[in-house]
Amino acid sequence: PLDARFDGYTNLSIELRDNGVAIVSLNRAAKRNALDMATIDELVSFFGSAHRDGVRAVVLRGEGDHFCAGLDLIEHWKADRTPDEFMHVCLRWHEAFNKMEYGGVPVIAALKGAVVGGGLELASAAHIRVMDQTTYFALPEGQRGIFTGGGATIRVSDLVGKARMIDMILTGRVYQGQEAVDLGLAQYITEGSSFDMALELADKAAANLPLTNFAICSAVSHMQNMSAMDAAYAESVVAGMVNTQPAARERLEAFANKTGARIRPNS
Ligand code: 1HE
Repeated sequence: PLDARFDGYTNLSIELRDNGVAIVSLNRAAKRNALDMATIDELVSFFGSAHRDGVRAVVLRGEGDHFCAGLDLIEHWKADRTPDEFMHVCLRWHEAFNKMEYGGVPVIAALKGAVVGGGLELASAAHIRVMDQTTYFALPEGQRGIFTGGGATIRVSDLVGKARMIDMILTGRVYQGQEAVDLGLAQYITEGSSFDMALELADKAAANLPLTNFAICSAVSHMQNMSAMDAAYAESVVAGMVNTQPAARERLEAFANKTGARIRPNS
């Protein structure tokens, strides 16, 4: 059921489940979920208030056969933007993607079909990426006569390394299948539906304490931007707060009482 809190969205459709998992769908299949300004504004709005709205984990998916075709090239072409205007477009993209990456709510991207250009920038701001057999990744900007503007220089480089990111944009190289997982573009590949697998992962994440997830899905990214000394300091401060939260005592007690689950190898 669509939640009244999320009325007013058109380019996204949002369903909030009882366990706090929100299913957020890019809703422009006819345009292969290309990111126009209205979609970016809706992403800023949703991720800007997700935590306050009771969202405990997000599955981000696309309607139709493709996750996302990147920047809406037609909107961009028609608008014939000035440098200053496009800089502000990019700043808005960064606002949306930073809210995702640093917002403290786990975001699991369910990928299929094209995950290209800005679509890959969007996916790379998620905390977990799940791909299916149809999924492929590319940075077509080079051949379109443009450049990345939604964080690929940072996040795609982080995933695959600088040299591979440069190759992707320079030559249009496409990655798919197990190779894409081996390179770090996705953490999971499934023979079945990436949505089903992403939902399972989101359900697991949503069962963690929200403050723990906040630390995982915010602090780790912030700490990557710090010196090792400052990161160790910040980690201590975060752990001081998270590891003493009253809600954790029950779980610690369950371990002490031997009722808490033991961690075993996969059978
Ligand atoms: C679009 C877009 C788009 C599709 N902007 N309208 N991104 C790209 O260079 C990818 C461009 N898209 C494609 O390569 C293909 O469309 C797909 C591989 C994603 C899908 O192919 P296909 O055969 O299923 O669909 P199609 O026939 O190409 O497109 C269907 C419709 O979606 C069509 O609209 P229609 O009104 O003519 O039906 C397309 O125009 C529309 N469409 N992709 C606008 N991207 C902050 S900087 C970020 C830089 C970038 O992201 S560069 C963009 C990279």
